[in-house]
Amino acid sequence: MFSITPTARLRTTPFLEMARKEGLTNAMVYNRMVLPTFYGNPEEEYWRLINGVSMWDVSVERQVQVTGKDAAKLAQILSPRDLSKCKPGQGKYVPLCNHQGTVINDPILLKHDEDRFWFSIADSDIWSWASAIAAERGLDVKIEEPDVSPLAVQGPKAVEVIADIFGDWVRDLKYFWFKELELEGIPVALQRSGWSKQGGFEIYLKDGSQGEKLWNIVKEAGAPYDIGPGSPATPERTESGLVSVGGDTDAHTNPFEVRLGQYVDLDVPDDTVGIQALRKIAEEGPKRHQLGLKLEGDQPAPLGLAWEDLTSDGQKVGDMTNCTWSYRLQQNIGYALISREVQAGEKVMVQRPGGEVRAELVEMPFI
Ligand code: THG
Repeated sequence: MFSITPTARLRTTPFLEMARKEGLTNAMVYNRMVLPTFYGNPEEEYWRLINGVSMWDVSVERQVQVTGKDAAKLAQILSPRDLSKCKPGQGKYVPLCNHQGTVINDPILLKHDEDRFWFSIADSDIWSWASAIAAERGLDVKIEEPDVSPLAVQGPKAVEVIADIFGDWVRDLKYFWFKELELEGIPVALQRSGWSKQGGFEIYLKDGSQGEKLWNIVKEAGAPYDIGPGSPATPERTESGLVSVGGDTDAHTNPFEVRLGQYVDLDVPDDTVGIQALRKIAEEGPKRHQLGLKLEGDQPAPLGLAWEDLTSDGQKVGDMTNCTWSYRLQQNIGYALISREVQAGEKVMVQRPGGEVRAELVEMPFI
């Protein structure tokens, strides 16, 4: 048993008491908040996501809300993805880059209206970043972090649970589109989204005092489908090829190197942060690329705290940025951020703390 002392530096979540009652055993810190992770049986929690339905307290995905006359302008200045066709009620995955073209975050952008956007952020401070850029550019916007906490419902049966709660219309909701609603008096936004490739939704709770009530509604609606608690699952996201910005990227990683180039539009306006650098990188060609790694050996051996060197003929050619046991492939798999001279099909050595291990480079996703 552990307990967390809430302070302004390490915020708890509206669902944390409920997570604790479910038997929470592990948690992480993300965006200066508690991210509940495991509930005593990571493998069972993984299979529930693959075969059934799982509910995750992902309040750590904070919203940076931009409102005001210049909100749409600021959103495009921050995003090297063309937003000109984005409609109210639509979300888009938008990697954010700094002036050097380095990826600094990869939010889902939710467009409520021309003058109101949410950046649903990964783990870095985008409130300060957006505020500074807005001020330097003299824009008429207000930037806040509203009381919003997402609860993810993920897995092949998630749609049944969400349809039972909200109605059959949710079956037609397109990926990343969302609707603001009231659910038994609880203000929420419902979006088809979530950090897995098993399908699902996120319910953004807009009143932190009603976390217990929302948790119980989802838990009860999910009971016939054997719902249980879980969290963003490293084995699943790795098998599925999802990128973890800040995990698989470092201070020098651009979007083209980690398969995020498809979310960059080089013809966005010239005042978009980082676009000059991105155009230059695209023209010269990125130096590294991201490939999958299949490691030899049949014992789970996840990555520790640091990236591990990849070598070929004794020379460093890249880094292994992630490594996890794949329950479906029954082997250790990971991501390589590696010189473009090295291709899928080739073999490299991973310099692991316990000695070097052979690995094959493969295209992603693994599954
Ligand atoms: N939910 C919400 N906010 C988030 C995350 C989330 N903020 C940041 C964090 N996750 C990381 N960002 C994401 C979110 C979604 C996806 C990837 C990273 C994703 N990608 C699909 C893919 O790569 O196949 C589809 C992308 C596309 O083609 O548009 O789903 O989980 N609220």
